[in-house]
Amino acid sequence: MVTCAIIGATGAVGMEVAKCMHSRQSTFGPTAPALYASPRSAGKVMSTLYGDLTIAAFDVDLVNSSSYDYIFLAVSGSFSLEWAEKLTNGGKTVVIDNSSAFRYHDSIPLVVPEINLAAIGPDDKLIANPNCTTAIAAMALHPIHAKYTIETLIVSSYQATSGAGEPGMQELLEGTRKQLEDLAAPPQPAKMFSHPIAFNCIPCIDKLQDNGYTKEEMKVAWETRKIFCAPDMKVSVTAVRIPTLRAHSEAISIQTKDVIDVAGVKEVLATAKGLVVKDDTANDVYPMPLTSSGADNVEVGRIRQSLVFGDRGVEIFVCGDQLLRGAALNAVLIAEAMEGRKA
Ligand code: 2RA
Repeated sequence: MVTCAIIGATGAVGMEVAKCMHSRQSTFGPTAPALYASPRSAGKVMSTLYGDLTIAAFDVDLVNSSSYDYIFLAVSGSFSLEWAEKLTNGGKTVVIDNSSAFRYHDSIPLVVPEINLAAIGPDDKLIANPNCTTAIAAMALHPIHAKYTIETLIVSSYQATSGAGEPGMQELLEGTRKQLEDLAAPPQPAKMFSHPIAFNCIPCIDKLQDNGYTKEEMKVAWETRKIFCAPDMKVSVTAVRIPTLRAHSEAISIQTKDVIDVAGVKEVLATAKGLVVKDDTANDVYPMPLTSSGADNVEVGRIRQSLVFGDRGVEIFVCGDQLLRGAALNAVLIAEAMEGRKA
């Protein structure tokens, strides 16, 4: 019997990990995960698909005394930095970390299971889950890269408020509701974002870097290069927060080494795992946050030859559920794949 724990169980990602585990009965379904959170949540009962589960306060010795097979960390980077390695419990436990704490360490695999499961060596016990914006784009980009070799990516993201967790989504809902009550009133002050998000979009996510890009933008560049083993890929991103709830969208211009055409791209995307091609623009069929929210698969569409890169470029649009493919589902799929390798 595979045993698991979720640390940070009360957050939006932690809750989705429990849901994903339950819905993917094959490996983890029969065993309810142990739930850990801050002392503030200790003793609270969380209603899950496994039934009501009581949350315990995180304590490293308590967690390690249970020798879980897998621990999902849905916590801040600073918490992960402090505890992730200790939670591998002398090699007894695999820790899958959703934060950015270890993503850029050469010795820690950064994994999208459909793409680079092979990056996980037999002795690896700490695995990094990619940033949501990276993971969603990678699902569509990797099949194209495998066939045509991507040299340059120009990405504009339209990121949902779930990227700032449950409080981010609440801020959108509350700000929208209050504004609709009185359209002339000043916007609700922002807490989770740098400006009010209702009826707005904010072209700055995470900290500004010395090069003028934000950390969210650089994460996509650093992580795509690492996951694709393509250190020379040129990547430029503009990351924008928009007033949607939980699916991130990305418009991506792709320049390839080899000659590329729309029919070939559609063919390769049609058979790729974890993707659904929605590309019938004449009939208003394309990826959208509304249709990709709550879905395991990333939607890809608006596939067209690039007016800029000519026969060495295409344009695509992707949408994916930030909490699923961008976080919880990817983490659960890593654990499933690692279990599968033992069989
Ligand atoms: C965001 N990428 O959307 C972050 C969440 N991981 O803010």
